[in-house]
Amino acid sequence: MTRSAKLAGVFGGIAAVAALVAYYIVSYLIVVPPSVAAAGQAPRASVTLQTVASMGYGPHPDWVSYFVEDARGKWVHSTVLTVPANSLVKVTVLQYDTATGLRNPYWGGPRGIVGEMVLDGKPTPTLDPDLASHTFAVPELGLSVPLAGVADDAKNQCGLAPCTLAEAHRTITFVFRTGKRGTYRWQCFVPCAFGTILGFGGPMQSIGYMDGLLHVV
Ligand SMILES: [Cu+2]
Repeated sequence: MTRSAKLAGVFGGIAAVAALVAYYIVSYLIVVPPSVAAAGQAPRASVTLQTVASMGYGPHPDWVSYFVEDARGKWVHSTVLTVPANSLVKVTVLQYDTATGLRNPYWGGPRGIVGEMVLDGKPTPTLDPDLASHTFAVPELGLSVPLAGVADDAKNQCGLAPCTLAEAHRTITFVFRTGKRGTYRWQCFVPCAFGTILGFGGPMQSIGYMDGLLHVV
């Protein structure tokens, strides 16, 4: 092979890798799930979410994820929420996943909510951190709520998102107060991403799965 052919091969290889890296970064930045508006309007609104142990379809069928219910009662694969400013927002989470447990037991207690967390109809001041499946946390608002998991041996567990009320689930409700307008990140802090490094990869670092945005408008 001539020297110029070798050089062309090297530069061609570099260009191909650079194109792949650029594609990865651009697609990572551009893919933002649709925003779903809370029901109601200021000063009171409500949001209904569900968590699923695995999507069951799409590009990441084994990823754990959140879903949001839209105004027509349809489940949307998104974690981008729009809520009114200076309002009380009631959140209902239908939790279909089993427990993974929190690394830091401090987060077993709900923080930053108005009133008490209610788990399956019972006011619940704190949760055994080992029983947490996910958290709904907005660090900038000081909000963190642990979400109890379904028992490992529960019958009729959900395997395909979105799950239905006929399948095994826990129901968690809580209220938080929004302040000024802005966009806040929210996320889960349970290392729930099975099969990734320390359980914090994949869905745990992806908006639309275990990370989200809260648009306060
Ligand atoms: Cu999680």
